[in-house]
Amino acid sequence: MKMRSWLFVPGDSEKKLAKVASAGADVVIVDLEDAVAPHAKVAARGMAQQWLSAHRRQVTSGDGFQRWVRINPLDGNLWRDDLAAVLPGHPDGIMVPKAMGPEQLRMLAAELYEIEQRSGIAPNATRILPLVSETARASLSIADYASDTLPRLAGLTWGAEDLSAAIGASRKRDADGAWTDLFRMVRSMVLLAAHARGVAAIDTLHADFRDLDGLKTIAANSFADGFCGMLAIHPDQVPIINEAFWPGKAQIAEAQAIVDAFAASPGAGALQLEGRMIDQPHLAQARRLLESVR
Ligand code: 1VU
Repeated sequence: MKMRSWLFVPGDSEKKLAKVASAGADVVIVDLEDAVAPHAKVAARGMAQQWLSAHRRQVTSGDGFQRWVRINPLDGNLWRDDLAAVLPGHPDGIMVPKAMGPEQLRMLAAELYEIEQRSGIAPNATRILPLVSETARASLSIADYASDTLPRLAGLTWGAEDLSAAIGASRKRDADGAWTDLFRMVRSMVLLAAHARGVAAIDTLHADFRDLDGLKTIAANSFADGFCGMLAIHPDQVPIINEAFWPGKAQIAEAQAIVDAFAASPGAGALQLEGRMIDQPHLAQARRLLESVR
């Protein structure tokens, strides 16, 4: 199941909801949180509900897009009504903003279980993707996800906007455009915790949605760093992300050559391929890459 591009669409925008299915995203996230003003929350719930009914779950065959909903934060008083409204539409998953750690997600999991039972949905069918970095305390708990056992966890992702507001940081990037040390550290923690837990590592969005050249570089670096997908806010970002988070022909051919080399020398630990040493980590990585494109 591809999880390269995760495109947000504001839950209260009829126009954008009507367009989003044709954007080519692997995952659409109908947002009920920050993209929706307080006075529009109730209307957005109803529109999300309608959108889910009009776009039934469709990814079991590996085609189509997943349908996710970002609910309001679990420490507020809106999220239960959000869930009650959208779960009967069988979303593939729930994105959790301002997540405070795995313990807090258990409260959501229990509520999901109740509603799944009532709505005839298979237990644990609704996955969870937390935004894990939105306060200083939450960022310090990222490592806790590595050893967590919540079965619904689909991946981990992060955001820079809320954290910078929470700590009063007036810059997120250096003069050369790279993340500052703080955000690099948070991003690396997300990457490590996701891989340690064996779930998807999803990189944060590029907010400057007109800068498509910049996005191309950022997304290519993100894939090379070990992320398997990235958040998006505009349809123009989707094809660039989809391309960046998929191995190129040369990468696939190299991985195949590594697998072939070991198959031709059974029992070998290390070999040389065109003058370069390859050993078991290279073989594991090559196998993983080939598996991901199957
Ligand atoms: O060509 P048309 O006029 O028919 O359509 C516009 C526009 O409506 C449409 N469009 C979208 N459709 C679906 N999903 C989207 N996310 C989306 N964005 C735009 O595409 C056509 C061209 O749009 P545009 O270039 O004129 O851009 P706009 O000024 O209309 O919109 C720009 C923003 C940034 C406002 C828009 O892309 C948007 O609402 N994005 C999503 C914002 C969001 O959900 N934010 C919350 C998540 S971010 C986060 O929390 C970080 C962790």
